[in-house]
Amino acid sequence: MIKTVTAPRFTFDLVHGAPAAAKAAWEAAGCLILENFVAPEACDALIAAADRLSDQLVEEAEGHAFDAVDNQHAGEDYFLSSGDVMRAFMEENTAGVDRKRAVNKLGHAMHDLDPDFEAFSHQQQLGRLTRQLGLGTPQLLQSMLIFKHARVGGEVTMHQDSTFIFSQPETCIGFWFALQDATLENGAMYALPGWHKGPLERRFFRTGDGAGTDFEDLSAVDWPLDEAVPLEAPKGSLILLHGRLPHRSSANVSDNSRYAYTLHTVDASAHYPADNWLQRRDDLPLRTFGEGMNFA
Ligand SMILES: O=C(O)CCC(=O)C(=O)O
Repeated sequence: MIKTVTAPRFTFDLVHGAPAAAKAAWEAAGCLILENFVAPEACDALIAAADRLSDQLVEEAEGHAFDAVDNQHAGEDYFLSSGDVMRAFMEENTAGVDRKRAVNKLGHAMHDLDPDFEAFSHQQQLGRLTRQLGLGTPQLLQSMLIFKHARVGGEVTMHQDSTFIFSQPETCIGFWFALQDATLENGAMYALPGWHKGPLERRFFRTGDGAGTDFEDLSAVDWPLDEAVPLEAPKGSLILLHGRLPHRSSANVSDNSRYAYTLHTVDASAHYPADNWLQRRDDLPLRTFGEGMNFA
C-alpha cells in the first residue's frame, strides 16, 4: 500500500552541498526541494537568455501550440523533430494575446546549443549533487524553459516523466529550477510524494515509420489526486523529480510569470529505445554534467 508522504525540503549549502538527510528523503519521496540552489543573479541571467531566445524563435512557432492537456502537438513534425534543436511552442487559445507572452515553452536542446543554457546546465554543483545523492551517471537529454506567463500560462496535467523519457531500466530524473518564485497562484507544481514506488502508467512512443505517436497503456493506476502536495518553490530552488513521480501544475491565474528551467536525464548505463519520441542526431552525443563543454 503506497502512502503519500511529505515533500522533503532543504536549504542547499553552497559549501557542503546537499545535507546528509537528503539522500534518504529523496529515495522515500521521489522528489526533493533544495532551496537556494541557484543564486538570484544566475536566475536573472537565465531569464534574460530565455527572453532573448523566445524573441528569436517566436515567429516560426506561430501555429505550433504545446498542448499539455490533450497532447495534440504529438503528431506534428515541428514537435517530433525538436529533440536536437531549439524551438518555441505556443500556448493554446491565445488569440489577441501579445505573441511574446503567448509562448508556452522553449525546447529541447538548449543545454547543448546555447552558451548560456549550456553553462548553467553543466555547472559543477549539479555533478556534485548527483554524486552526493548516488544518482549514477545522468546524461542530459532534454531541456525546457517553461514560461507560465502571467494570466496566460496553461495547466500541465498529472503525469510521470518516464512516460515521455523512457529507458530500460527506467532512469529518468527531472531537474526543475525555479527562476522566479513558484506560488500557488502562478502555477507551482503539485506532486504525489511516495507514489514513485507505484508502476508506470503508460509510455509515449513513435509509431511505424516514426512520423506518428501513440500511448501504450502499461498499468492501471489509482493516484489519490486530492492528496497532491504543492511544491511551492522560492526563486533559486531546485526540485528533483523521480521519473515515476506523478506531478502536475495549474494554470497561472496571477499577474506574475513563473519561469522554470528543466533538465531531464537518462543514465549512461540504460538502453534508450529508438522509438522514444525524443531522438538526437549522432553528432550531438549525450553528455553528463560538466562533460566536454561546447562553448567553454
Ligand atoms: O513546469 C511545469 O509546470 C511542469 C513541468 C513538468 O511537468 C516537467 O518538467 O515534467
